[in-house]
This record gives sequence, C-alpha cells and structure tokens, in this order.
Amino acid sequence: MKEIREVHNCRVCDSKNLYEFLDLGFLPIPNGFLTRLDLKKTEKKYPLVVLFCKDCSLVQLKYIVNPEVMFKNYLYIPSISQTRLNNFQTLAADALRYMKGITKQSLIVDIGSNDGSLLNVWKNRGHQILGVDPAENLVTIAELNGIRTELGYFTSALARKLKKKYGPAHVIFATNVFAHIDDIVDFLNGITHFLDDEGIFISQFPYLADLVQENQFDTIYHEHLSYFSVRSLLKLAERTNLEIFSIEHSDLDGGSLKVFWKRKMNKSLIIQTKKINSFLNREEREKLYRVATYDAFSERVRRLRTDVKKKLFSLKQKKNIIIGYGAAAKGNILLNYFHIGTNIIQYIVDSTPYKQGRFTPGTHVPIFAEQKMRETQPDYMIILAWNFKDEIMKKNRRYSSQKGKFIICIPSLTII
Ligand code: DWN
Ligand code: ZN
Repeated sequence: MKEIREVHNCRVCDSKNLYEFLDLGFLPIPNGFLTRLDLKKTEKKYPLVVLFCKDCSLVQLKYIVNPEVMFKNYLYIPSISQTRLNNFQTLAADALRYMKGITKQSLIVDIGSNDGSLLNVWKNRGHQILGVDPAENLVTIAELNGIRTELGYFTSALARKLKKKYGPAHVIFATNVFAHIDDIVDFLNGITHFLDDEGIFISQFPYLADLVQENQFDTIYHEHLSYFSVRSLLKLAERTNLEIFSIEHSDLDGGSLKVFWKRKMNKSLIIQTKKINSFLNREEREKLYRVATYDAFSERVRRLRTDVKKKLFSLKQKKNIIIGYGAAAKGNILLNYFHIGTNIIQYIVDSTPYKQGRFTPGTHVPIFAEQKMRETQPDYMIILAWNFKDEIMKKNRRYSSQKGKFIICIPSLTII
C-alpha cells in the first residue's frame, strides 16, 4: 500500500454516497511521539477528513494512512489505566456468561493484543491464549510477560495459518482495533474461519452516538478508520457469515459498544433483538442517520475550539502554570487542532514509561513522569485523557486539595 489511500466507497456498503462533514486539517499521527533528535527533522502530517455514508450511516475517514507508519512501533499500552484493566475483567465475565462450556483447553485469542493485558486475565485463569499484534516492540514485551503472541495484522490469510497452527478459537476479542481495520469484511471472514463452530467473537470500540452527542471530536484520528452506528454494524454483518446476537453499552472511553458475534449456523445462542433494537431506536431519536446532525457536530467542534483557546490564553496571560495530564492519542488531536503547544502548556505528565522523555507530535510539549508536578506546582491541569477523568482526579486529590484546578475540554469546557 502507498503511504496514503483515498476512500471513494463506503467500507461497509460500498456506496459512493459519502458526505464530507469535518476537516481537521493536516495532523501528525497521534501516537507519533518524538525523541529530542526527531525534533530537528521535518514531521510528516496527514489529512484528517471525515465522511458520513448516507446509505448505511457509517462514519469513516476519507484518507487512510498506511498501517505500517502507525503501528510498527507503538508507544501506547493499555495497562497504565486501572479503568481499562477493569474493563478487561468485565469482558472476561461477559464471555463466560455466553460460553458456559469453556474449559482450560479452550483457546482465547485477542487481536491487537498490545502488551497482553487482556489475555493476562485468561492466562491467570489457566486457559490457552494467543495474541496477535503488528507492533514489534509490543510483541517483545508481551512475550516477556508470558503472553504467546504472533506478530502481524489479522487478515483472512493470517487466520488460515493461525487455525492450522493452533486449532479453532473459542473466544476472540478485538477491542478498539475493530475501528482500525480497512478491509473489515476480510477481517470478519478471518474471524469466521478461525472461530470454533460454537465460539464467540467480542468486539468493543467507541460508539458513534456518544461521540456525536458528547462532542468527542478528538476520538477522530488517523488510527480510527471507522465510527460505527448499530445500523452500519448490522449492514456489515449481512456481508459475512457472522451474526450479531447481542450488543451492550459500556461507559469506557466516553461510551463504547460491546458487540457479540457468532457464526450464522450456530443456533445455540439466542439473538437478543430487543436489546439490539433499543440502540436503533436511540439512533433514530438522535437523528444519527441525517446529514444535518453531522454538520451541527462540526459547528460545535469549531465553537469548542474558540471557547477553549480563549480561556486558556486568558489563564496564561494571568501567569498561571498550566500542564496536561495523560499524553493520550486523543490529546494530541485536541492540541494540534486547537493550536495549543508550549505557548500554553509547560509539560504533560504520563505514567507510560515509553512516552516519558519524548515530545508530543506536532506541538512538541515535553512529557514527564508524574513526579514532575512536585517541582512546579501547577495551577491548572488539563485532563487530556478525559475518558479517565474520575481515575485521574482521584489520584490527584492532593493536587486539588492544594487549590490545583482541573480543566476538561470534552464535551464542553469545564473547570473543577
Ligand atoms: O483506540 C485506542 C485507544 C484504546 O488507545 C488507540 N487507537 C490509541 C489509544 O488512544 P489514547 O492514547 O487516546 O488512549 P487512552 O487510554 O485514553 O490514553 C490515556 C493516556 O493517559 C495514556 O498515555 C496513559 C495516560 N494515563 C496516565 O498517565 N495516568 C492514564 C491514566 C488513567 C493515569 O492515571
Ligand atoms: Zn455505507
């Protein structure tokens, strides 16, 4: 694949009826954290433009960056947040609810397994596990943690090899990575092939309805190619030999969908039509199938940019020390799109060891471990990882008891 591909047809329904509603400009890849040496080089930037399919209501990026640019060496790990680790426990309980006959010999697979945090839950329960991930650095870390991991992108071709080598999978997970896949039909064909006849596939990713309602524009970035409505998911399933038998809502990442899939021929699991329809009703109610909804969303995003910049510049003028908390990928979209860099933020703290000592892509804000806050005693902390605001505010009770204030920009500018 070339470095960038332009989308002309909808990934789900092949329609050309695509409506462009948001252009965030040319931005660096959101996990492209820079070393000090990198700061001297010219940074690559890629267009971030968003389309709405008028036929199936999938929201998708107009330009696809070659995954090798984004995922070969990946600095994000999920194990930093307790909230996310708790979600992996919940997902395990969900799987066990539907897979009563699961044994220690059952194979549990995670696609986009990163450092192996999700599979660790299953390893501790004594199951057979297998991770699949394209990031060389993460596969090394996972293997060191005792998580068996295959390096690569999950496709139908890879699924054939994996099934031959390891046998059928009883539960397959794909959290967030589901939104990263360009050829999603081939991906699902791979799942069908790898899955045991009675097995289940659980995908989890941010929900389009919450993204739109809560102005979560910073969840839109080069890694996330698709933003699914339930309507678009049902359309997608029609093109495969898989069937969605249940959908649940999770509060994770500002609102996510947990989608439960099975083979069409597997009749042992009942399709929970009422639950699925309740999502479709919400989507109708919130006008998620209308162009005007997306135009209004873009307008709110532009207004948010004006509000936040105005407030931050005024705080800075009054000589306040402002820092960021959580060098999240989404934070990099917000900073770049809002043009907020070292002019406003002194530094960002993040617990991820691989991000510390680096600089944010595009805006070049230095990243430190949390201890740095003791040296400078900031007045304001922008919680860039707003999806973990509760966890972060709890951790920083001392800061707030010493009159430190939190700033949260999503869904609207809030100072606590
Ligand atoms: O979909 C994706 C999600 C799951 O993860 C990927 N495409 C990329 C990535 O997105 P993100 O970077 O926006 O994810 P998070 O999990 O919202 O990032 C939170 C950041 O904040 C991490 O760098 C860890 C950091 N953090 C911290 O330093 N202290 C988080 C918590 C809760 C903390 O206490
Ligand atoms: Zn479509």
